[in-house]
Amino acid sequence: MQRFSGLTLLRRGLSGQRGWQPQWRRAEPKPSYDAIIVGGGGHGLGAAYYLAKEHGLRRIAVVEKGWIGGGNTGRNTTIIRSNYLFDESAALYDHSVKLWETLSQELNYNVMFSQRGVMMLAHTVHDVQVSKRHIYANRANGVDNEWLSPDEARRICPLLKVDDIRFPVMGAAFQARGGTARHDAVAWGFARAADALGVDIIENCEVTGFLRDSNGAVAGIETSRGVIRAPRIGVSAAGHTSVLLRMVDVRMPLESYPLQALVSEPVKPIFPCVVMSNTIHAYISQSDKGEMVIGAGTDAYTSYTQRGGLHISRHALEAICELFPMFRRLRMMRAWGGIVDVTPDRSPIIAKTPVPGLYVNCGWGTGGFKATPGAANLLAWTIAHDDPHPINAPFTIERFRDGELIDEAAAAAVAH
Ligand code: FAD
Ligand code: PYC
Repeated sequence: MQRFSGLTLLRRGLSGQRGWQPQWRRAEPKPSYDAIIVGGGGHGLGAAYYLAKEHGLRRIAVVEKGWIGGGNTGRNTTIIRSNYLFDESAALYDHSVKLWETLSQELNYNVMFSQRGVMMLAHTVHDVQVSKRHIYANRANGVDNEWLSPDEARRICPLLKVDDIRFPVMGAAFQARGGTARHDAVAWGFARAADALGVDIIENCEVTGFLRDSNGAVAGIETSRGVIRAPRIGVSAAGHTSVLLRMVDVRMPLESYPLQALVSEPVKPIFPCVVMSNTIHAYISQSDKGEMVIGAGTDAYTSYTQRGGLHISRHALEAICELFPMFRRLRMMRAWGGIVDVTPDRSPIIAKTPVPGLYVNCGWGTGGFKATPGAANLLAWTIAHDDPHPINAPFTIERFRDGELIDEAAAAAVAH
């Protein structure tokens, strides 16, 4: 790692970026690669990185229709946790949390992973029962999660109002290893590390079709920058996955919805953890810049617009102001939306597709940021072995045909 004195840093900062090195090359598409990843979000960039790093592939391209991290990776509220209900999910999400714990060192890039704890509030008897069921299941799987009384919740998060409100807080589940990370740093860190291993990152390149060979196997992609050939292609395109898979006549069990978030003006450090409430449809944390980061539930209607209904974000703000009355005085600065790809059981798909050589990582819905390194790592494995890793083996497309669902609607913790 290069180290600079304060004076050098100042001089470089005032130099109009002269002499600065780009973090990754602006690659031009080559006629062919050994593998192509469609989608330059954290998942796609990470998959390319792990393909190069752990599976020895060298001729790899990531093809992104916009700019790196401009999709949900750069639009999410960055909550990371692994407190899902079923054994399959505990293995999947905790694989990711473990990778987060060393990701900054792995990439030599500070992704600002902060294990400040995630608190999920219970407001009804049903919430309490569901939370405790999750806690017991998590502990049986070696995933940390504990029950907090309202007083204990307030001790961790003193601004939280627990009574004398429309939905009093009856307690909370708390995962201390959960937390947040810096979203764009994750994309940039993976991009820089993949580029250093020779991966071509091709931005402003939209995939418009797929090439097939005479046996029906995938043979390449058609893009806004020409045809690129490869025998192995991974699609990691979040809300646009079903659009892409329709190009090879595969109908995905996905619906795409807008999901919105907002940030306030920055304030001093006042909020020590993440607080989520599924029942009243809001969640909140404080960014390292000081902004309060607030998220809502999904819109009620499917859409590909990267914005959502005003009443949805307004509802989230009302909920936040009930739980934290002092935030009524905060000014909101920005609001935005992303398109999330939701499966019927709220669990993802990381799998082979019916088209030989074509693999898919999708269905993360409202909760895939936490899975970024894990999903990337498992997609790379699946592409390299033409077979899933034992951790992602249950997360097939066929489970929706065969009825082997992994129903994580309650653990998804975002209203949808
Ligand atoms: P993306 O970052 O969306 O990357 C997919 C890329 O594919 C995009 O860059 C897109 O441009 C590209 N693409 C699409 N079509 C094409 C094409 N035809 N050709 C080429 N490229 C294409 N998850 C959590 O775990 N915690 C949270 O707190 C959280 N909060 C969220 C809040 C909001 C408001 C939103 C919208 C999402 C949230 N999520 C959260 C979900 C999370 O953001 C996503 O699941 C995750 O970031 C998906 O990462 P990705 O790399 O798969 O997708
Ligand atoms: O999956 O934890 C989550 C989440 C929080 C906000 C949006 N998704």
